[in-house]
Amino acid sequence: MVHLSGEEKAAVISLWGKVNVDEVGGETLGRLLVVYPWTQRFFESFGDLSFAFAIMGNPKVSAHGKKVLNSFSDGLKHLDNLKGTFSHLSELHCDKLHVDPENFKLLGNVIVIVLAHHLGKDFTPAAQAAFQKVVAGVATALAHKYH
Ligand code: HEG
Repeated sequence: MVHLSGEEKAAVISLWGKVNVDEVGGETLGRLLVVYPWTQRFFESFGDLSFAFAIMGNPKVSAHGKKVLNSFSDGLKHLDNLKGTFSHLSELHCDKLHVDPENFKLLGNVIVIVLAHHLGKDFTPAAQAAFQKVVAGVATALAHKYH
């Protein structure tokens, strides 16, 4: 559960509507893999991740990033129930994918950075603070079913 004011919710929804989720998805996952290279261990089947240019141009990275950020996007429709919304995915990442939940926080940080690049001056400090809460809430929700 994230506590956002009505104004913060409106800012999050309106700014999210200005970005191309498919495009931002590939960019976000790519940047995660470049900036935090140890996250590459989950994507060994994705082919060439040997240097930044290869990662950013890797079609499997783009496709998976698109999937991840579209799922994140669905979460934005359920800001009052993130734990319920992501409970199945939390189980999957824990039991089947064995993804350390610390990575959800790293990805959240990268989402904020990519939004700053895409939105420029529209990404006001208040909007950024609202998004920080959202990405933290999503990371907590995705970690909720870990045991
Ligand atoms: Mg995860 C699969 C969502 C962060 C590693 N992730 C998936 C899938 C979704 C998803 C929807 C497909 C599930 C399915 O096939 O049924 N992931 C998702 C969200 C977030 C996230 C919403 C955070 C906002 N994932 C994340 C992070 C890592 C990761 C940080 C690792 C650093 N995800 C991961 C892997 C798979 C998925 C390894 C399986 C990829 C595959 O298909 O081989």
